[in-house]
Amino acid sequence: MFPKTNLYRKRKLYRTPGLCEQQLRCRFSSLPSPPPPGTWSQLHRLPHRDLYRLSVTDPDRFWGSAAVDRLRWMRPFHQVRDCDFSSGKINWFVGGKINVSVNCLDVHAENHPDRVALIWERDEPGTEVKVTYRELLETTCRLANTLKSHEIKKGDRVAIYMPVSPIAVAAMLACARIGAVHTMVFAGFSSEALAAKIQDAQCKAVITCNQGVRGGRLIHLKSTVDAAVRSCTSIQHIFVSQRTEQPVVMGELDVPLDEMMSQHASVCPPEPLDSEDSLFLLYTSGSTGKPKGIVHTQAGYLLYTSMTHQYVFDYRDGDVFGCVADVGWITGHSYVVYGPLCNGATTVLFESTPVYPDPGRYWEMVERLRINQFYSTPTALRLLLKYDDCWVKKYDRSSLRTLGSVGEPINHEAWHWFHSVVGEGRCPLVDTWWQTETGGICIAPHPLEEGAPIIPAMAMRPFFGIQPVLMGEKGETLTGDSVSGALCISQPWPGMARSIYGDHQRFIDAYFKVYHGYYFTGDGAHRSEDGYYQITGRMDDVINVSGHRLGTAEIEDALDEHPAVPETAVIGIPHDIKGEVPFAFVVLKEDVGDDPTAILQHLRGLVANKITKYAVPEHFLVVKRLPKTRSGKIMRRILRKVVLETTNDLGDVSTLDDPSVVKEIVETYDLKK
Ligand code: 6R9
Repeated sequence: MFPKTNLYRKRKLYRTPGLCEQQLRCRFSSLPSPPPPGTWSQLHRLPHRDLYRLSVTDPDRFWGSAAVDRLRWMRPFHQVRDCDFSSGKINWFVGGKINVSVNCLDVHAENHPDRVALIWERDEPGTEVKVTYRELLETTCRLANTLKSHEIKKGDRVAIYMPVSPIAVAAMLACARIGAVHTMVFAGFSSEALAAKIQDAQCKAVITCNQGVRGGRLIHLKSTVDAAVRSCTSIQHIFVSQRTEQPVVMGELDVPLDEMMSQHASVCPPEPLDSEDSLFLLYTSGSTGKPKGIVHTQAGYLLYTSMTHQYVFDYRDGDVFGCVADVGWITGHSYVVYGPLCNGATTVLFESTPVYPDPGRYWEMVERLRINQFYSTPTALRLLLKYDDCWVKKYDRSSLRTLGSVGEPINHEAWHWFHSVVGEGRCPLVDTWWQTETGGICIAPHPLEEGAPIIPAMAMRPFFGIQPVLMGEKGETLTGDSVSGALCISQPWPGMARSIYGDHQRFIDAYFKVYHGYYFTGDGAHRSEDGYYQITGRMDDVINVSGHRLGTAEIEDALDEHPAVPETAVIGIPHDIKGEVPFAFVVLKEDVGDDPTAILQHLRGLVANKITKYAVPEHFLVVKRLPKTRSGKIMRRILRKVVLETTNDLGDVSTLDDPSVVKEIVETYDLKK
């Protein structure tokens, strides 16, 4: 099915491009001898260090055998991979036909139909709803048949604007069943942000709910969709499910989803899809104002998310997996839905907030649902550790086996609190680094060598198949340990993004051109003296507010819409709980008077309406001018130094057009403080 490799080839292993012996040592302390050939069912018993080595020296054999044994195919693939980073060509499992929903549902509904697939932890504690694999398969098929009866077919894009719920998961899987491409939009995004995504993807339909419920409050989703769709000519149907009793006025495009589903059959034949057909688009922020529709495809994504789910979290058959992310983000896609369901897990859908109705919510839920793995974010942990530990300790957490963190660098205080207070010091805590573009976890302490330690607050080790490379300022590969540089990955892996929707050239330019032939992550990293990786943060104009990625340019675009605002510059500054918050420097037109209060209020509203509430700058500073290079580029680096009060160390300012602007801004800032 895929080319058989012989042992002779494996002798070349240390000469794999982008991987020197030293880098191999970064992962494991000594280089073992080559593993024997075999299928995945034999290979997976090898020690993790041998598996890693195999994954980077003979990716065809590693991923090929895993794909054959772990996934159900409708037609076998004939080539494991066909990739070339310099032209942005990434193909895995070429020639194979597969259906992701079959792997996430039918396989398990055949083997254990009554196993719980989803535990919907609804906003009110103690009102959880359990959905078995058989039920989820039936619901998905009814939804798929409803979509089909409205002429939605393979390749059509469908926006999903829904809170965390079984119907949202069924909507994703129903698209996957018929080959439609879903694009989830986080249900906190404004109507304008939703419209921009629908327009870019030219979606044919939206699936939504009448309302959402979160932290005891109602969110009016349907009216946001109505406002968005007014400017979206591509939309032919709006499918509306009822999360609450509140009736909605149904318009011309509206379809009552629950009612339609009950009229459709609970069986729907799965569409055989090419390994490289698109599975979903997910919009994320980059360093320009225009969000990017990251494209993920079928087989490689599914294999990668299911393997990382199993190995990083030490998932075992029958475990209850608790990832509290919203399904609207990549973490929700990969570790609430696709990875766990492909592994036949019971996965928790968390609809509420960490502090509703009180700061014990997570731990009360852990006790009640007997959760085995708990995956959260540094921002939630920083919020919770401010409360008394009794909120944690009064609940039984003995079911917990692995703890995980994602979304931004985790600080030591949060790491230690999570590890010792929540995990009682007995659960491994994995800091997992990855991105929307990487599809799944790329650097994490697990899987580890037997008995190897986890270093606090460090992502540490590349996952199978991941070859991290650090680049220096001149674009040179940094070898050796105790070095810091731009984090790149030298070889393709099955879960990585395939394109930016409608703009493949942008995909190539953003990820493969900066360091020619390498995938550039946009993050910086440090390789420690032991060869482990520590992520140091973004190197571009992307900021991370409560684990949500935002382009400063997006916020600037929204602010610049105000007629009295000729230009703005937004930077991220550190914040105790949220990690970072936006700080906006605003230039106003001369004739607007002395009191900018009303304008600033208007600016806050603009950002909330155009993007979302958490993008609203926490601080504003009205300035006369912005620091710019002679070619007109705003030097945000200098603005950051003003706020962090490190202007005595401005770095290279030789390109600054008018150096006096720095003093001017410092004075304005000092006056405001
Ligand atoms: C999964 C996700 C990706 C960016 C990424 C990086 C930051 C994520 C991190 C982390 C340090 C970690 N990031 N995990 N930084 N340590 N464990 O968050 O995807 O929303 O695309 O954000 O988040 O800066 O580049 P996404």
